[in-house]
Amino acid sequence: MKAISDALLYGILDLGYVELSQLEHVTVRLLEGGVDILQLRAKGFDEEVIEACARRVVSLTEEAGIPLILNDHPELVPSMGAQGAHVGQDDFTVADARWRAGRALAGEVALPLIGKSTHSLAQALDAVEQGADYIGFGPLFSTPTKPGRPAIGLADIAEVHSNVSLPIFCIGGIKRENLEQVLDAGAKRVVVVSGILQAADISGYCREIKAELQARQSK
Ligand code: 3NM
Repeated sequence: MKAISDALLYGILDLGYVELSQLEHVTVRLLEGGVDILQLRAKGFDEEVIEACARRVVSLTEEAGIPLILNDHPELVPSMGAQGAHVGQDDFTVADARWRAGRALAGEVALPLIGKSTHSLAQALDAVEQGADYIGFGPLFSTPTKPGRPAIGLADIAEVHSNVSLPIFCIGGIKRENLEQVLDAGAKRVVVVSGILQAADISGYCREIKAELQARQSK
């Protein structure tokens, strides 16, 4: 299974953009495109629907060796065979989410990954204190995927990278067109949701972003 420290491109299977009937199709396109970690995000959907969706995609992510992360719902992590959960500022603390997602497998303890959304440097430092495995940092630009959350801009990206040694995934309004600007500001890893899910060629779009992230890394 790919380690979070090796992840550059974080994909989200967001049911706001993906029809339920297209779940496997889009997952395969994202995996072909080289996403390093995949989150299932189903805001406003019932737990039964989320469980059914997770069951449909977990064999695909497992086969690809990519962690599957559930947005919210840490308690579903063990039964779904997912690798972790992502929580927002208004959700569980990292410790609480980790406890809910904790599991024992055949006598071994598999540690769930817990990610936290952060919207400022102070929140990023707090997520480190809380023991998060990675953070999201944004939204850099305002985005219809997260309505009502003001953009934080690019100014703090460099600062958060010099103060936080966890993997930091910049998020919010990132597209192929502005990726260079985001990387120039100091980002190393990104989450791209609508840009990818609304692309005519999902895997091609992912591959281009991934290639740019990898090229920057080797500089
Ligand atoms: N979380 P898109 S921004 C799910 O800042 C989410 O915490 C954010 O989607 C945060 O790539 C965001 O379509 C939406 O803008 C990202």
